[in-house]
Amino acid sequence: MIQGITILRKTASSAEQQRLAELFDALGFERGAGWKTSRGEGVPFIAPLGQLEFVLGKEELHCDLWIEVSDLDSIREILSTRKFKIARDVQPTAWDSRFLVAEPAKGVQVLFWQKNRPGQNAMEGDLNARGMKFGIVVARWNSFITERLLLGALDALRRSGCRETDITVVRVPGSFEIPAQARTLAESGNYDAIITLGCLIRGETTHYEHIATEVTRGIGQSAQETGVPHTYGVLTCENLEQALDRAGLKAGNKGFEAAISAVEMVSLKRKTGSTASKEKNEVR
Ligand code: DLZ
Repeated sequence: MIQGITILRKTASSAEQQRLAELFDALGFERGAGWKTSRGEGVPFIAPLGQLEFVLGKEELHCDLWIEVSDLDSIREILSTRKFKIARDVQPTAWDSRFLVAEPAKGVQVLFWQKNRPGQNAMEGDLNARGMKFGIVVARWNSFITERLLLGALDALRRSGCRETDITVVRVPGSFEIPAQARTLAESGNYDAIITLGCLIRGETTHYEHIATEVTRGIGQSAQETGVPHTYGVLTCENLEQALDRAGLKAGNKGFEAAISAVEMVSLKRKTGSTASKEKNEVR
């Protein structure tokens, strides 16, 4: 949910603003997207974990900490459920965003804000995997490639907060065996999502089209019939070079992508599922 933390500092004049910008350029900070309107000018610098922005002009919001979020309404709900003081309730800013100010402790004001964007009320999954359980089914055929996909998937899960003990890896002989094993894991009820990893290479696979179609159909069918999200990390390639590209070289790592998608789908399922049950309760 949290997208970034911004600490704002006002500058006294445009000469000072420029001097500060020169200094931070020289220090090696990366420049963010600056802005300049009739109200003033902002020159942000991106730090790995946040940004420090020098603002000249009419900005009237002053807080110890500014936190940009992807879903301001959820933040408000958390604050009010946990009985934190909301010093200023959700309202528009003068710059195409909405904000609220919380006062979690006396004299400490934290401003949460969200940029307006089309369809901002659409629901999206988060990428926080803490507490989620994953089954990974990986084919041994073309293991030179599939083990790289597995490393990518494990990296993605760890980086999104999944515990080692919440990941189960199951190896099967080849891609053809993936769907059946994926279904077994899904039906066990022990996993929030199943990640499937394999590699089919046209040049080396007899009946390539049939196998690829069957594997894809089987994984999709298992997802639909069990209701457990499955993600697709099965490469279908023309040759080994293409497979290598998709397993960590030029075209990213499809195992990583499949794992991140699994985290997002579990989160989304939890959100949309709970909305549906809330609505059901309201009807009753
Ligand atoms: C047999 C076979 C062939 C020719 N090629 C591949 C491949 O490129 N990728 C893959 O994952 N598996 C291949 N297999 C193995 C089948 O998927 C399956 O494991 C065996 O036919 C045994 O059922």
